[in-house]
Amino acid sequence: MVVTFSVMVMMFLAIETQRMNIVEYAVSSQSINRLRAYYASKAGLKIGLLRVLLYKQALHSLANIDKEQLKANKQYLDLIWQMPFSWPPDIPTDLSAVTKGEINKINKESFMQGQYVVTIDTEGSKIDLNSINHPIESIAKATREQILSIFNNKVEGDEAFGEKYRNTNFEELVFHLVDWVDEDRDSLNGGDESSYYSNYDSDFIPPNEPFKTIEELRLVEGMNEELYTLLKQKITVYGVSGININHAQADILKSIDPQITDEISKSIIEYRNGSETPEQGPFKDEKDFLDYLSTEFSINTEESTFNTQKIPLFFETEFNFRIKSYGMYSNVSREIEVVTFDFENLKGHLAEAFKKQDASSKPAGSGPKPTPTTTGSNATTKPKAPQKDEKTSPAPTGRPHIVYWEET
Ligand SMILES: [Ca+2]
Repeated sequence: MVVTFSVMVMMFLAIETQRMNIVEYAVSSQSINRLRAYYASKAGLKIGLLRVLLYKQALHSLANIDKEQLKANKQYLDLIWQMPFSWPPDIPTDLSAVTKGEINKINKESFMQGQYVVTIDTEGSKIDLNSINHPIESIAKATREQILSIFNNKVEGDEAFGEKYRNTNFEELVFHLVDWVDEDRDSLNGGDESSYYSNYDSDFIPPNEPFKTIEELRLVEGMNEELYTLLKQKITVYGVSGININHAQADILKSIDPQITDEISKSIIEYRNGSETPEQGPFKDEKDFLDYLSTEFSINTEESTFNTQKIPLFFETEFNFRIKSYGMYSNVSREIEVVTFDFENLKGHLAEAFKKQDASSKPAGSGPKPTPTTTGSNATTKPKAPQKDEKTSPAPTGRPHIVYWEET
């Protein structure tokens, strides 16, 4: 009896210890898996950053050689960042056995146990939220109109959404966004700005500073989850104060001018991404874009009717990127998302936009007043100066500036 009892006790102890071991093993292997997934996504991110850097270097060296060639080859250069990349690489079935073997060998030698997928997007193709209070008035106005048109297009295009929000005054919401950013404390909707935030601490007023993150939008008066979800895909706080025609989404293209319909915006995207005919491909400049609109769709592109909000249209290369890297190991996945920002490039763009505003705000009569010698010397030195700058500007090196980093 005693022997049987002791054996039973020992059996019980053995089973309990084993169970505890299994639980602990599962917990620790799960955290190892998480770590592996994290480092896989970090590896992907580093590849993404490297691609952004390579892209900038390629642009820089081509721009110094030949501007025309740069434009002609832009779509190939864009592939440096555009192509989604994953590890281990997807092997196409029609590859030769030798190439397949070679890829498998590299894969084995990489010591990489996890997998990752990296995608890179441009931020310039989105609406720059903080431009709603831009010092250049036309940009501020255009941005407000753009955000308003996102809501209005949704009301018209989506029946369920339209039903719910038909009577909502979205202009009021846009004014609340402006109040959030502008310096004064008087609301554009009337009254004191803080009176709309009475649910918060008694002395809460909107920060009166630019939005630092997209998430901040949720706090704005009148905003709800549905509207926030609608907006957040289309706006950015890391923008370029304008629209890049060669990368912008359909809704954003539509917000440039009411003459651009759903179909036209689709055709624009097909045309700029296409390569069936030699003319297709990215638009070279504003003239190229306007010519396309007027010949294909007989849109009136005169300055007085088209893009009356005077939204700056960009056709150049992209310089701000959002890199998303998903790392996977076993059943665990981790994600890192970063935004890179090119301050140097943006500075140049803003300087140009301010110059344009100055030029348009000057009365026409004040132009010819300076003596011909000074204007003459200006005219000869001005075009030279930027060229010199570009020639001497050093090639971009090092990790791109990261202004946003999120791990999930
Ligand atoms: Ca304010």
